[in-house]
Amino acid sequence: MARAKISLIGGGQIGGVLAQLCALRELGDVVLFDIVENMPQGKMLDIAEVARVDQFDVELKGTNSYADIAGSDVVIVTAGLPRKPGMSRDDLLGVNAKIMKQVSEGIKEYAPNSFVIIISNPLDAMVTLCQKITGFPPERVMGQAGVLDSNRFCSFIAWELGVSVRDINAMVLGGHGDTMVPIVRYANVNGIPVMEQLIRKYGEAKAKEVMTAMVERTKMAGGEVVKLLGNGSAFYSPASSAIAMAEAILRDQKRVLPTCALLKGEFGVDNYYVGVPCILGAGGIEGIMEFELDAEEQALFDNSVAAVKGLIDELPSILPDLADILK
Ligand code: TXD
Repeated sequence: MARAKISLIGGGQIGGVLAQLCALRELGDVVLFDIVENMPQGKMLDIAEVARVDQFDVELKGTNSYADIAGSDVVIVTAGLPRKPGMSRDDLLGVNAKIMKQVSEGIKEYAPNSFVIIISNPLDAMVTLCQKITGFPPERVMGQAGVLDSNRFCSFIAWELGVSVRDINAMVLGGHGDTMVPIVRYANVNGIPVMEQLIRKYGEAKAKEVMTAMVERTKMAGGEVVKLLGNGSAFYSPASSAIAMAEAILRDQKRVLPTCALLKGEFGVDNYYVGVPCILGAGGIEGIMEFELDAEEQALFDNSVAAVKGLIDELPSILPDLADILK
């Protein structure tokens, strides 16, 4: 059977880690595209030259030509600028929207049958733009944010309780911005409610404080890393998170992963991309796992969707030539 083909658009910090993870997991042959000359070729040569040590048999190619992404099964996009300390993700809209336009046109022309996973920020707006420009069915165009945001929330809970993060389940919904919504009510340790554990440990009042601090840290976790790095944003964690999504699709795993997906009435949202639990398999987004939010959660979710809408409304003025399809 032919190997799968994965193309990575953007060969920067995240792109390089994505390429290495694809190779280590033998997900398929990998093409790394960037507009910077020679750099993607250099990165792929570097990774390929350790194949014997790491024991993988896949082809790795760096390129500056979109023609090389032809026949891709999955395309993962990281092209665009990352944040600098003090910037919000939304500050990247103007410059990254223009990059996303070029990238989407390249994907539409050369990889028309691919599944597309966007990582570039501001995430929800970039996914929307890519779907509109490619015209691909929404189940084939999605964004990675929730896997990482949820993993961050799980990590903070695990560190607080002193248990393995593997036994924590907790999710973050909504847009990938400061308004994202960590869902406290369903956070659990192998089915045991996290809140109950915190109350046993600290009593009611302090437990609430501890949980609020974890929720706030989750919402600001990207910025925490940006500040520490001083130059650029998180790259190991978004790469691993997107690989989990690509693997779910390529290996038809039917995993339930928080994914930026186009909602058609689910969670009370019509025609906007935001993060919700999705079933990912060979058909891409094979289903959205809707569940009842309580009034407070719904209000926070609606607030997050409103923030995404605000960004989408700005797109026509950034890309006036696309005003028709962006309506
Ligand atoms: O969870 C998430 N979704 C994210 C997203 C978590 C962290 C960072 N996230 C965002 O990913 C971040 O805000 C950026 O928008 C992207 C990429 O982050 P990365 O850290 O990889 O940025 P780099 O190292 O600057 O790499 C971007 C590359 C760089 O090599 C540029 O030359 C290239 O993008 N680039 C382009 N590639 C193709 N086509 C065009 N037009 C282009 N312009 C720049």
